[in-house]
Amino acid sequence: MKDPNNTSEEKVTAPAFYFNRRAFIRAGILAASAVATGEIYRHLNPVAKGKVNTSMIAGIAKPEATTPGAVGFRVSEPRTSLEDITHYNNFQEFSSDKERVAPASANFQTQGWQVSVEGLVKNPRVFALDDLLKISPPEERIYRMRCVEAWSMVIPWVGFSLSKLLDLVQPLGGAKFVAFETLMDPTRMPGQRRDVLSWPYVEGLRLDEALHPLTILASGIYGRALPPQDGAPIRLVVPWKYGFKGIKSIVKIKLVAAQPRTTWSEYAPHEYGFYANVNPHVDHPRWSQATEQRIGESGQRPTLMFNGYEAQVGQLYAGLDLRKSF
Ligand SMILES: Nc1nc2c(c(=O)[nH]1)N[C@H]1C(S)=C(S)[C@@H](COP(=O)(O)O)O[C@H]1N2
Ligand SMILES: [Mo]
Repeated sequence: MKDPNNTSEEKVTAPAFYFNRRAFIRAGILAASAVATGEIYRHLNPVAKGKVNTSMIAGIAKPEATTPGAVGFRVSEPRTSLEDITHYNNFQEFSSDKERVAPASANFQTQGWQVSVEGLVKNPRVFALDDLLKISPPEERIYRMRCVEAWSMVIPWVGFSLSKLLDLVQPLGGAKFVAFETLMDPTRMPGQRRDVLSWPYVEGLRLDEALHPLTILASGIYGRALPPQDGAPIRLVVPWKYGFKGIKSIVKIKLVAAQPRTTWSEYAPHEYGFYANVNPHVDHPRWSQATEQRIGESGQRPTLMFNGYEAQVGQLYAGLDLRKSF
């Protein structure tokens, strides 16, 4: 099989921290097949962009330089601009308008953040954020991100494999799934005052998915701490699954025996499954998943099985009917 994940450093573009919106991005989005929500039309009336000035993260390792066989950690496709990654967001706790998430979350305070790791583990523990981030050195992971709405990005995350945390707390034999929870605080997350979803946002993975080396806890993008709109201070990234699995602003990680509730599968069970593996052959009931709009490009790209990570994760689903377990 052709591996789309081979890294070639030269193709990767440099980050930029100040921007003017480029008209072609808008044109590209407007040209996208109408998976369309009314949000697309708001691109005609863009909101002013801010800059990202979160702190730089020191000592970021580039995995495949040191880890033999770490294929897939950094894809070779051009990275989406920092501007687009930080001004075209899904984060319902702040706004249902992708371009308003950044301004609506700009003052989100994360001082004193804690993450409770609990449930079926030998060593349950409440981590202060700094202690959590000390578990493993930060790594650059350049992953494709495919939203279930048929748009995609290439994002240079900073993070480390969730397995490092799980190894530390030691899952017990009965632990089969990992459940994640976002902060619940309507005073800090004003979207939680509206009933768009049932709060707090929750997500889950099978334990073997959670232990896969591609699954990361991300604390940064483009070498900087995550800005609020991307899930500060810590969020999940599972690159072979639709973006909604990547739960933001996590406060709880719980090892459990049974498949946990997940926000979107509860909201619309026929549209969003528990697995949510990127799959061009299984359409959303209201639109095709065969192609995607890469933000910043014009035209459509074919969507890749498991988002291009089939060589790395395909074996996790041997024997599973991907149409039923979608
Ligand atoms: N807590 C929380 N996490 C969330 C969401 C959300 O609304 N709330 N949206 C999800 C969806 S649908 C996507 S596509 C990604 C978007 O991540 P990004 O804005 O950093 O690109 O976050 C996911 N994580
Ligand atoms: Mo999404």
